[in-house]
Amino acid sequence: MKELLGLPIDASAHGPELDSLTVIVHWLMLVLFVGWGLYFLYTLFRFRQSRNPVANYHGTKSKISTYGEVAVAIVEIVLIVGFAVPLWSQRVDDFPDEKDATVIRVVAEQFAWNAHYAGKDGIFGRTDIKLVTAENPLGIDREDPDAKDDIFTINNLNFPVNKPVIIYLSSKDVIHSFGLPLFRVKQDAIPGERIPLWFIPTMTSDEIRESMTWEMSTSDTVRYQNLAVMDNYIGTDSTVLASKRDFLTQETMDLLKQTGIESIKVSMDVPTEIACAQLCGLGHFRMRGSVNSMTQQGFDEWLEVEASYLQQ
Ligand SMILES: [Cu+2]
Repeated sequence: MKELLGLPIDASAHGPELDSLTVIVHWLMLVLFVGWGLYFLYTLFRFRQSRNPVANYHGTKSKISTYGEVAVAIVEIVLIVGFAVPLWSQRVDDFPDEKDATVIRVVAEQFAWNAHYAGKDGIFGRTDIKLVTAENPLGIDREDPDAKDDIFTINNLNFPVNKPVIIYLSSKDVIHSFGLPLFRVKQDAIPGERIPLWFIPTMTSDEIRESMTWEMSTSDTVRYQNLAVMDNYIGTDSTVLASKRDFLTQETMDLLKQTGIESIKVSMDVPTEIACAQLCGLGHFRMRGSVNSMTQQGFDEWLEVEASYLQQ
């Protein structure tokens, strides 16, 4: 069933439980669809006009459909109380300690995702709506000592794997929805509200990219700009035709084909995205950002680089 649903790769710790709940719900729906469908056909046949020429005003005495409904209700209660509520409670009640987590403020706007990191001191500096400009989309008050080392990114979210990520989500304008499909996260961003959410990423973007890799025929047309070559391809005269992580272009494809290479390994260059899951305006389609899930070391290095920009 899971294969049938076409669920994307799971890169979060709570994902497998969520996926199995999705699978169970779909099994229930399949049984209901087939069961009630057959029952409907049966009643059409059983109560056909030739067998029942005169209307019966007392109805059927059989209790079968009642039993069926009670059974369905019991299964649904078990699903809600036994599976859905415990899962939900983990998400909203069992928040990890901020000390052990990567804490990020995410502020949605038409049509971008702004991410705010506390920097070295671990304290978010003051922000003020009056300070919001195109260069300072979060309105960070650099006069505030706590804000001096704060880092922000636009349409780019970075976090390390294997420890909790806590996100405080809000919106500047309309309702958006913060969706990280591979991390099984989706939460509405609502103006005037600061909504916390958390998850534990378990795969780095590199690992996800590797696991998504597929074979592509060099006779195919390159229709997407965000494909990456996933192997090194060397020509007969040992010139490099394409290196791993190069963007795949039509020129590269043609070159590879001419050299006699029939198929190549490709993957998504940015396999993980933030997607706005709420129709939030005309530019909704472009409200997406890249997600870099990294090793702790990679994340620390990234923070160093970002911090060095602040010095300038
Ligand atoms: Cu949006």
